[in-house]
Amino acid sequence: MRNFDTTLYFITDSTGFSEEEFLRRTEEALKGGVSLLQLREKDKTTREYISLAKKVHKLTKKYNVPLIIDDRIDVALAMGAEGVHLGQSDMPIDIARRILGDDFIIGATTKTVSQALEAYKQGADYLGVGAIYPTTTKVKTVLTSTETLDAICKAVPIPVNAIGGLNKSNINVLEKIPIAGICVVSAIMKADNVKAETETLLTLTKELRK
Ligand code: TZP
Ligand code: MG
Repeated sequence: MRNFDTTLYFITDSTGFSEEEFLRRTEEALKGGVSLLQLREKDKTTREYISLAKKVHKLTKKYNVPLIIDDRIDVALAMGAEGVHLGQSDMPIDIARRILGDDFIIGATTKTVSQALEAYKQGADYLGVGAIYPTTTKVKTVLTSTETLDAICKAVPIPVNAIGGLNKSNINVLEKIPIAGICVVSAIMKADNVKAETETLLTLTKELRK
């Protein structure tokens, strides 16, 4: 498996931005120190998704950050991403692992200890757990308690990241929970100063894990 670090996992959302502004913000986040980056597009055609992914991949390679593609193993394979993130309605992890091989990073969304154990057994490399707080990002999700997050962290030996509505003002709720890192969309994507916000979140997340 490839090396990766989920400390500050930035999930992009191009909604409302021109492509130029989207790529500019993505690069600012990389400059600010995000450790993992997921391209998450829900409304693009396959061709559009591949085209944008190639452009984002140029940026992530420049900063030596693995690129994860949301939902679509075909897109990830087509443009040579380092990984894929799969939800509970996406391709089962074990099938994706068989298709993608051991070098691919495969992440899974899980909301319960049993889903987490299942994803781990099937070959997931990391887990995203949430939503911890209500989110303004377009997603079908329900809230996950910090107790469940804590239980999941303790149940599996792979990195577990908290996700959902997280920002610099509320991540202290994760203190004492053995997360590997946090996943954020809007806190970085919509920040007035993307690089500065990323740097702050990175510092706070490292503090949190001490
Ligand atoms: N899965 C659970 S919450 C969420 C996803 C993809 C969205 C998180 O976005 P934000 O803007 O950080 O709340
Ligand atoms: Mg999905």
